[in-house]
Amino acid sequence: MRPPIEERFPRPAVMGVVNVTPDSFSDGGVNFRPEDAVASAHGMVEEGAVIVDVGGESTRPGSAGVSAEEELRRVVPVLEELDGVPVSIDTAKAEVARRALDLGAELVNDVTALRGDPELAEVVASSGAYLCLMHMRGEPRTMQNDPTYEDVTAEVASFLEERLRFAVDAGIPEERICLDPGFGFGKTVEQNFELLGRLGEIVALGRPVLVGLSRKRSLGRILGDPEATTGPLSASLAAAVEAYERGAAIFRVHDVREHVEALTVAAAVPR
Ligand code: 9MG
Repeated sequence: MRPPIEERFPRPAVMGVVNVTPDSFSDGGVNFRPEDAVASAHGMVEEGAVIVDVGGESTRPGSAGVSAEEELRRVVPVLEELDGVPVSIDTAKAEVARRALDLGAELVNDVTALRGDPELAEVVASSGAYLCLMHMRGEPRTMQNDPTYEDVTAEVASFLEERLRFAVDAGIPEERICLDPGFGFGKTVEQNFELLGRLGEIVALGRPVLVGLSRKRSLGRILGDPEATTGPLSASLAAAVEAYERGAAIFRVHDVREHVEALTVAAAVPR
């Protein structure tokens, strides 16, 4: 039996990103060889990550999906070598999640919030794994095509509330679930910053909140490059601390040591 997710990952908890893909958001290719991915994962744990998020399918804007076979071909050799490293599997596919959980993963990070594969909820429910439900408007291939909202924060909150109810009804205990507003997933720069400013409204849903702001393109764009496809470390740290201030619990990041240091300082400030 696993403890509640907030006990397993007390805030601030840092999750290291290990993309086993040729073309992800900002580290495209560096961990595509299994031995590089394994070395990165170990390095991240040494630097203070409490878990590493291993993914074999890019979710950057414009990317097309890959088959379950290809995803498995990418992640299984990595997972097989990560004995002793706490692992989250970044997938929306039941088949991939099942294999990863068999190989020791403890969390399923599903950017589709259980909308991508009708069998995933049962795989998570029966395994006892933790689950991250993320908001995304559309799908990665098309999600940045003029996303519009009346009120982005209210709509993301109501979506996450509905997906949380769905997951609980499917047999996944609420205490094992965290929520993620999905920065950069079908949101403009302005919408991402509005959402960050009002992150407290997502935290108020009562579940630990995971955020992925690290190197996101909105950070590069707010700094003045309208074509930026990534954001710098300095901006990633500022955004992470802002999210922490508003109650975020888990931080999905590429640069583990720097985030651990920044968040340790933020957490030491009495409030
Ligand atoms: C896979 N992936 C890429 N960005 C992400 C984010 O912001 N959150 C989560 N949960 N997963 C992400």
